[in-house]
This record gives sequence, C-alpha cells and structure tokens, in this order.
Amino acid sequence: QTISVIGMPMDLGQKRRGVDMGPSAMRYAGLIEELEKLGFNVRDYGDIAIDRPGSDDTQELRNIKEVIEASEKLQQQVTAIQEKDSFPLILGGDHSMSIGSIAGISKRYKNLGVIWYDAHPDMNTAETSPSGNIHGMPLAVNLGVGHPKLTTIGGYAPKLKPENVVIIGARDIDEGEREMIKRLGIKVFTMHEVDRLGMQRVMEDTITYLAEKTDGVHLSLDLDGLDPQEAPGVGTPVLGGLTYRESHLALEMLAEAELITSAEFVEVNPILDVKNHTADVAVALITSLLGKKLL
Ligand code: DIR
Ligand code: MN
Ligand code: MN
Ligand code: MN
Repeated sequence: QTISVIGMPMDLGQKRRGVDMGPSAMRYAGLIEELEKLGFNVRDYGDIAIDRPGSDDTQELRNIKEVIEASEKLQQQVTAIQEKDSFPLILGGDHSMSIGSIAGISKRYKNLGVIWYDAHPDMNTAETSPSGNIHGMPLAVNLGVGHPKLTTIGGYAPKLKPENVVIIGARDIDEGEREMIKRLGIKVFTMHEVDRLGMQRVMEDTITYLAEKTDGVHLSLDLDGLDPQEAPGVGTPVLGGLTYRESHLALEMLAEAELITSAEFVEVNPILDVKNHTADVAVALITSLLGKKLL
C-alpha cells in the first residue's frame, strides 16, 4: 500500500508561533524511514505553501483569510491524493488544518467517521470561543456549525454527521462546547471515562460504535491529548492526559481493527518541546497506527 504524506506548516489558528515547524520535526524524527521499514511505499508531497500575514486586527476571526486560503489548498491536495487510492497522512500544524483536511477526505465518503483524540473537543464558534483562535473550532466547523466561510470550504457542508464522531481524552471543555456536545449527542470519552473503563474498553466501544455505520474513519490526533509530561511540545498543555502506553494501545487496536482510512497528527511545536521528544512520540504512534508490532 502507498502512504501519501502532506505537511501543513500552519500556525495561524492560534497565538503561539512554532507549530508551523511540526511537519519538519516529524520528518526529522524519522517518519519517512520508519514507514518504509514497515514495507510501505511512501510518497512525500512536501508542505502546503502558507502565506505569512502581516499584523491585521481587523479580521472578524483571527487570521481567517489566511486559514481559508490554506484550507482550500490542503483540501485540493488531499482530494488529488485520494483519487490515487493512497492513504493520506497529514502532518500539522495547528488543529485549524482539520478544516481543510476533512473537507478533502469527506468528499469520498457518505458516512465518514472521525476519532478526535484531543484534550479539547474543538467545538467552539466565534460566539462561544474564549480565545478567538480557529484551532479551537475545527470539529464544529466540520459538523457545519460556525462561520459560513469556514463551513463551506471545498464547496459543501457539512462534512460530518454528529453520530459518526467520537471524542477521546477530553478534559478541558468550554461552556459552549459542552452545550453543543449535548445538543448534537456527540459520543465523548472524557478522561473520566478513560479512567473508569480503561483504554481497552474505550477503544472496543469506539470501534464497535463507528464500524457499523461508517464507510471510512479519519483519525485526528492532537498531541495535547497526551499528558504534557510525555508530550511537552504543544501550545495548550492540559494536566492529566492520556499516557504514551494508553495511546499506543489505542492505535494498535485501531490497526488490528483495520478501521482507519486516513490520519493527521497535529499541534507538534518543536519550539516548546524538549529535544524533539513530542515529534518522536508522534512518529512512534504513527507506526503503531500503521501496523508496527513488537513481535
Ligand atoms: C480553547 C483551547 N478551547 C479554545 N482549544 C484548544 O481556544 O477554544 N484546542 N487548545 O486544541
Ligand atoms: Mn485540537
Ligand atoms: Mn487540543
Ligand atoms: Mn525522545
């Protein structure tokens, strides 16, 4: 099988610079070589070109113009890759990139499933956001809720149905997000459920829940879903996260279930990191997702 790697060096969805270097950090951590060792034919499409804006506080949402342009480019690139029947692996970049990635991916499916592995549900809108940062909004946007210029990227909306989404690892949820989760009936395994049920059961339930009704499943993994002790190179760390071992188990179970049809690993910020450790973690998790076994 062929894997197509695309870098999205975007940091405009939030205020901490450096996450635009995430794709380089993961390549530096040996991503392409590790995938080749697993026997894949890897095609690296390089990075999407992102405009670097001058300061402009007049926009209705911070950097929305640049985020829209970048999302359209990513959407087109992902669409082109999928037509070649290759597994899209997208490297971030802040999480606003999911607006473009899922706009491309979802075109191919009637019922795309998404696993949102993250400390945050990313379901804010301009009205509910405490920060004004677009990286806190992409899941809402993909569900068709938010600024119309964002929800219609790729020329259609919505990209996802609420019943096809599972959030895992949430532990920092804003009031507007809580309300939307309840209103749309989104399935969420917060850290409380992970603690109570254990990761094995959480993944069994997730796989059963999605396998029945979806025709493809995209994994959107924000490295801040992990505990900051194990993944320190992220812009918005939240204590009490998923461990490295729990995360390996989760992705190994997804590999065994052969559920995942595309993936993205986002919010790796080497500037905030310790010796590129978070990119090392991301690469190790990617190999588990793509079938690496210990024996
Ligand atoms: C917060 C933080 N909920 C916001 N979101 C983050 O700005 O909307 N998402 N960090 O990954
Ligand atoms: Mn996120
Ligand atoms: Mn997050
Ligand atoms: Mn390391």
